[in-house]
Amino acid sequence: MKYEELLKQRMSGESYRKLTALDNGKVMDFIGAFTEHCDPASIFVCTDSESDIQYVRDQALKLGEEMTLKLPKQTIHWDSYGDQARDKVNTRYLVKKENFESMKALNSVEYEQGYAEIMDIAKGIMKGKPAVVLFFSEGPTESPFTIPCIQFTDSWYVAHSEHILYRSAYSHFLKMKDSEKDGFFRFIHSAGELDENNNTKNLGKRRIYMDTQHNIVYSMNDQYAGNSIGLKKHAMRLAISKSGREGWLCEHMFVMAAVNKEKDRKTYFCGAYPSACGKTSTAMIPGEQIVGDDIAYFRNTGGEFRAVNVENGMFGIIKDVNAKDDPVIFENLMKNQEVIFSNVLIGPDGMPYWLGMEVDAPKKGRNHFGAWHEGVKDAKGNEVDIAHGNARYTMRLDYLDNIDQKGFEAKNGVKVEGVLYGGRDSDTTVPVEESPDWKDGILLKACTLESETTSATLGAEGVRSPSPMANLDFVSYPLGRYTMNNIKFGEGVKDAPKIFSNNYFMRGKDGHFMTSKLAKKVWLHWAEGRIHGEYDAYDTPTGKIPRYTDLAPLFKKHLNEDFSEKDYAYLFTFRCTKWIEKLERTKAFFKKMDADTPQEIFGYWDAAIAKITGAREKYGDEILPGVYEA
Ligand code: SPV
Ligand code: MN
Repeated sequence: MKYEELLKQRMSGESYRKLTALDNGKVMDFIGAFTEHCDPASIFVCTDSESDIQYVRDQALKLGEEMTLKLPKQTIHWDSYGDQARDKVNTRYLVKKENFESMKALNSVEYEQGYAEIMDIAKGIMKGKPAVVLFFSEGPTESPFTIPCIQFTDSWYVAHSEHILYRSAYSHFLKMKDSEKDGFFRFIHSAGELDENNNTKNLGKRRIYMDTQHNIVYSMNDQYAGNSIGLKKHAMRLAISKSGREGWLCEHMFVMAAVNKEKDRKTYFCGAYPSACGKTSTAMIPGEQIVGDDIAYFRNTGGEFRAVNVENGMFGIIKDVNAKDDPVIFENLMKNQEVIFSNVLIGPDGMPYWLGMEVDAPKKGRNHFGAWHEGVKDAKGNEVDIAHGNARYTMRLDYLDNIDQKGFEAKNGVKVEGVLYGGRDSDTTVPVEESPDWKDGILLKACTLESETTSATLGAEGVRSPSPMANLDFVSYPLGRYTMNNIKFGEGVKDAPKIFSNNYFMRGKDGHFMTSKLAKKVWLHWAEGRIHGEYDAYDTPTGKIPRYTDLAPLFKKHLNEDFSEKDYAYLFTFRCTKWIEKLERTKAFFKKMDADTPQEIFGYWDAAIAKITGAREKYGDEILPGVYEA
């Protein structure tokens, strides 16, 4: 074997034995090639054993990438001040010349040029540092959904995070048949040279280059988990390409169960929402059960539409998590159990503090800026908040009491009956609407998703940004083809889930939100009832909406609120011009993103516009619920 001597030299006998026990030449080649190229001082091979996983935790502390908090099982980690979110500009696909034209809109770099650049940056980047090799699975291990992955990194924070967020899969690798031995995703990561705070120094050379053909991602000079962790958004992009080739789906979705106690039934939903549109809060609605909060795989299993949560934990936004709004998560963040806090403040009392925590916070401490005190300004003269707005917590999902443990562990996933696409606008999309069928749902609900930036002035109209399937940052092949694959997948199962749209952000004439934060529970339970054939609905030009007589009792039952008929009429009015404008924006966006989007898709939207135009002529621009006839 080409790298035998080199690997023996950099590894303990024990680590070398663990690696060779896999009897996998592809694994040896991957580890060997990057050991030679990145030049780490040593390499630890991590199996699924508790002692190996403990070693990873200990190293993160020993090397100063994490610190313990007052509750000793909790740790804190900081990323560089300029490495606090995903770097969209420097995250690119490596694309061969012949495919470059079709991938231009997706931030690509020409293959040879990009490969040379990233390999140049990676050369010797681990010099003097101890590195670690880890084995994980996307989805449950040893299941039809499993994608085995290897992470090679010099960040023990990354390694530690992945042990919380994913299922360890060394034993899965041990059991791989010869024919499966090349079928794993490869992630090579280095935090690069570190400064005195153990933060990446060369942020100007931060690059995340993805090769979806060879299932490898190179991530250099970064620490923020969204940039560094191979298993999360990098694997997601590889999986989207792979699923497109193979005929399944990888979606930016939660998986949850709506629980109907009266009827003694559990109904699984998946949901995609652009950021700040209610994804986590929907997955965590009190009284329901969570299976996953971020990424789902869908497969057709014997004609059934089945889903798994790809992950084992949550990398959640901590801003605004407090005892009142997010009691389940907040309680867990206050317990002495394994949680990594990132980019929050550690106070003089050794406790973590963040934005929107709603407690008396200290006036000084240490955070992502370094030594912090109230009023301190950064180099640009901006006042530094107590924590970053994108500060996070990393925590196992099974700490939550509302987990659906059986669904979470199911090797064959759960059968999905409803899919939710939730956007954010103040004046167009009704709170909940059902699609006539799967294809309508993809083209009218998923493709038209938008989020709206909110202005500080109440009622001012925000800017709408398109967010098809809430997945645009991760779609790794042309958008039109991805859309067609979504349609085909749902049409290929026996009974495709019903698709619903959500919008929790409709505002009244005075600019205020029209419903309380928990109204989403009512929309969900209306959808749950529809799936089981329980409510009648009114037609609209784009789908089916609830009747007042069904919603009012649901508001009473779930929230003990009186829902007025006046609010209902306002919320569920069909606004023709607004919808035509929305469809025109969608068309323009798809044209811009993928010139090869199939004509049939544009034809569908043109027909929808014609239908709405006809309705406007007949009923006027604003159509009250119950007036329109299909
Ligand atoms: C998201 O931004 O969609 C996340 C966090 O889930 S990150 O890991 O940064 O992608
Ligand atoms: Mn996400």
